[in-house]
Amino acid sequence: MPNNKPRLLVARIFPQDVMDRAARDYDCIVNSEDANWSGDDVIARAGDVDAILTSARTKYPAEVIQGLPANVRMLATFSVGYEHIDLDAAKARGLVVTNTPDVLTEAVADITILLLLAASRRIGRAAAARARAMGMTIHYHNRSRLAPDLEQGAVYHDTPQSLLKVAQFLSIHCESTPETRHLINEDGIALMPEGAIIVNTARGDIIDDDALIPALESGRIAAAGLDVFAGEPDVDKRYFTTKNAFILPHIGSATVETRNAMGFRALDNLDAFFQGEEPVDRLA
Ligand code: 8YV
Repeated sequence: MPNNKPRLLVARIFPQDVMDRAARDYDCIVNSEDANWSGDDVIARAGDVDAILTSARTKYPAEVIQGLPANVRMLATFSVGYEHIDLDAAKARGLVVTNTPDVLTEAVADITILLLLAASRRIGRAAAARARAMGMTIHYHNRSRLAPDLEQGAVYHDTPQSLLKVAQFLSIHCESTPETRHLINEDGIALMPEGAIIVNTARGDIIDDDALIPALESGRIAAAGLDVFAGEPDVDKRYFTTKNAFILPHIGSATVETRNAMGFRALDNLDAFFQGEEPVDRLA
């Protein structure tokens, strides 16, 4: 790194190893109270920084991106998801944006299976549910079909509707976009087999809570395992009393190793940018 360290606004407290590396290589202004900063809070503190390391908790719609002082050249988010950042606005302003893909995939997959098993315990015998979970036939929908070596025998459905019709267990793994918002709504649930189970470790707003909660209450959907919620950190309080909803506080990536890897990946992207290279996870 050059002697004159770039100035970095660290908008949350990240794991200690990540904070230490950031402090070694950057001149950091840290949200030392780990407060939930709004976009305006970030703008108010960004007058003197070259880049921002943020979590997904702070939202960056167009007005926040446009409100960032001209000295801010890069925004690195400590998350794979980037629905909290208006990428078009970032591109228009020339703000480089990166995320942290890949490094949390295994941890989130573990939580997905945990939710699948936990939610399944409420149907039939737990042992039978576990056995079925482990011997599942995999069906999937994706915008494009995967190559055979990635598909590994899974059955491809070219529409979400076609997949929903056969999904005894549905696990959601897509991004939150205008197209996927409320993908699992009343019509979608109506297509699913009676007594299906839904697991969501992706983003809460892909499910329409006003459709899922009544379906859980009636037993039309036997159980749900949810790590993510629309409007986080606020959670639809009905989930707290819905007996067949097994809920977690968005801990999909919450292992020390994974969170370190996410932070290091965000710092790798920042380092690349300030060394005049292309950050590998560049989104805008
Ligand atoms: C993160 C996530 O823990 O990376 C993501 O997109 O949803 C989570 O795993 C969270 O966003 C922390 O910023």
